[in-house]
Amino acid sequence: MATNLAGAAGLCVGVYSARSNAAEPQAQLPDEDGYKLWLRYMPPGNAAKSYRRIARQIRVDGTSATCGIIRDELRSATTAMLGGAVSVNENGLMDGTVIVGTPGNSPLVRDLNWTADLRAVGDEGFVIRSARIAEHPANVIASNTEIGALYGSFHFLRLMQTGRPIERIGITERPALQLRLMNHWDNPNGTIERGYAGRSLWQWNELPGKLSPRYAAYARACASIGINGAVINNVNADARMLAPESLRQAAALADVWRPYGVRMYLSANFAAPARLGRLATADPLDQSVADWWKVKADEIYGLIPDFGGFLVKANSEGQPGPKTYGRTHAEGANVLADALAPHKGNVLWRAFVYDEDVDPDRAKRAYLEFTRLDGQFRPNVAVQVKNGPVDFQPREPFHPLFGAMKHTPVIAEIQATQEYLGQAKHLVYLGTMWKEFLDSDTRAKGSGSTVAKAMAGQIYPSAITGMVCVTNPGLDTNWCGHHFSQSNWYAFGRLAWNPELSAEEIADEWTRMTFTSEDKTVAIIREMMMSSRETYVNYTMPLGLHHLIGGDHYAPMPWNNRAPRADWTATYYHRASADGIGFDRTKRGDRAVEQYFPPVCDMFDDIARCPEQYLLWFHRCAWDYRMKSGRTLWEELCAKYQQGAEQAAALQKTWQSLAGKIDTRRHREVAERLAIQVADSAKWRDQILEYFGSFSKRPISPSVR
Ligand code: GCW
Repeated sequence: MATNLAGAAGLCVGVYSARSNAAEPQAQLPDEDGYKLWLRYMPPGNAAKSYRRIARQIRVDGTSATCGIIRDELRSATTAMLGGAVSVNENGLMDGTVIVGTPGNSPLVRDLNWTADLRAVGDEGFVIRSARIAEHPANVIASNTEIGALYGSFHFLRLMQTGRPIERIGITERPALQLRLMNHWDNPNGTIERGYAGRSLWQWNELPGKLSPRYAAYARACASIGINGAVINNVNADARMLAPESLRQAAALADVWRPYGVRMYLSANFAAPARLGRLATADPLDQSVADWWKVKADEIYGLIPDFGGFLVKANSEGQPGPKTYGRTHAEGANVLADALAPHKGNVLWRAFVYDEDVDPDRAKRAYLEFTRLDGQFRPNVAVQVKNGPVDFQPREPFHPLFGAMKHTPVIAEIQATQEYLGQAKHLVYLGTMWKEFLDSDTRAKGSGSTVAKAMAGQIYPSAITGMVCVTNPGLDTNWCGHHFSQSNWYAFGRLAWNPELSAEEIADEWTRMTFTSEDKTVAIIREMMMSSRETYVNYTMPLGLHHLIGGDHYAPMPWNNRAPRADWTATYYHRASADGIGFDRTKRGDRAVEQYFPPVCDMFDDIARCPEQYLLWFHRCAWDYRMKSGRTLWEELCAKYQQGAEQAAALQKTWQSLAGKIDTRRHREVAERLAIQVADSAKWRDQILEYFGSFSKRPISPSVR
């Protein structure tokens, strides 16, 4: 009965140049506040005509809450985009029906007999294919699960939102990673650590009785990009988050999220058995402690049957942990893992540890602590590793733990909240930064052993795969503070689903959905986004410099030499003196390069081959060191800072040129922040060059204005 109009199941549709064209001209664009994120469902320009023929009716089999969500989303989205009501019909078929279902809930899908294709996409993937059903041309969105069908529906709508063809399609998608999680650093008092978009979304004073509509809106946004879980509280965890009252509140949130496929996770305070349970100790090898975690896990699963697990920051920045009791990180993680195992929960154990007694160089410590524990963790433990070895700097080389753990799952932690990247004031699209990281070749098993492959268990088999994002939404109307910061939430979801996507592709689709479908404007915004991270690096920390900041991690503070710990200062990292600048991590220095596999180690170690973007991360150089450009290091620094400030000014000018192409409100709000960014970039340039000039004793190049 079914004919596959698209041919091969794996055929993927569309590169963005192939889409069907520009929007119909619009006069005065109505103001928008950004609340709708990328789910605005604006009329898709010229493509609308063919879409009207192909999406005339919606048929979603199944009666669950998830099916209701799919039905509502498809109906309201197509109606909004196509400018006329699209009907929903659970029984009928006509030409141009969009059918959504699983073999379990839909006889139509079952009859298609796509068994092999569906087997290949797993639990969360989907097949979208044009087919003829009972002689009617239709598009079928099929999955093994209703959550997969929800993801497929959002994918289908994204094709329409971005003006791609939906005729004769054959798409097969399966997420590359199992865990695609938001990490919120939200505190019980409503503040957010490193949050720049208002207070916490979670209204603890109202939960569990009153449910803000934003909880479902949040889960919907997550589901639209394939995010399947969220840790709701700060890794600097208050033990009371595990108290019965808090768990009931978390359970209420989890109930709202369940139909969207967003699972609840909690950050656990390692000392909770003592702080909350009033035990004499939290020693992981103490039986009463193990029992306490077991009882706690049972209690949690009684309230939240699909609870995902615990995230733990242990023995880091003052947090309690197993080392407090003379135990290892593995022993600590395992006691929680044993409690969660009967319920199929996971422990995500952070590798963001940097005890001073491990090594004088902060960048080396996590690798040293964790590689020696490889193989000692329970199967339901994953080690969660930040993208770089220090701390979310504007540019870091990849963390050497990727590819280094043969027996322990390693999942990646990236940060959307722009703690060190201009917070919600600077326009910085992080898709490019994350791609640089994901595409880094660890050389763990020959060339092509990228970080993305390591994470996906393609270098060493891994029972748990994933990527998590320290994320940015808060109570601000536009969720993320800066309209462009929404793109980082979006890019995280898309990359966690498919790390092979390009940063450019993601920027393009986000822009079309968020701002406009007009090709010329899209191209301009896309270019702004694509260069924005390098611009930020240029005016803040070029050539491998890092941590030139102070307490709030926002403003330049290279002179910062006083903090409770040396590795919280700036001088510890840049080491500027009359002789030169930079941290010698080579084989002749503190040998941090040796934590990388030989070809990478040799490349970073050899000053001639070390990419200049990492130069001062790995090498200490004289001020007159000759760069590839022919300039001295000092001249190059001057040139980079000047270039960054000029690029920021150009960004502002480009945005000004888009007045009238974007609604006035959002245009103005972005423009206001760009003005701050331009002023800040000049301040960074001037203060850093003045400060380093006091060591180099060389004049600031005349090109610097
Ligand atoms: O980047 C640093 C932040 C801390 C944060 C810590 C971490 C939650 O400055 O605010 O604490 O990292 O990742 O644990």
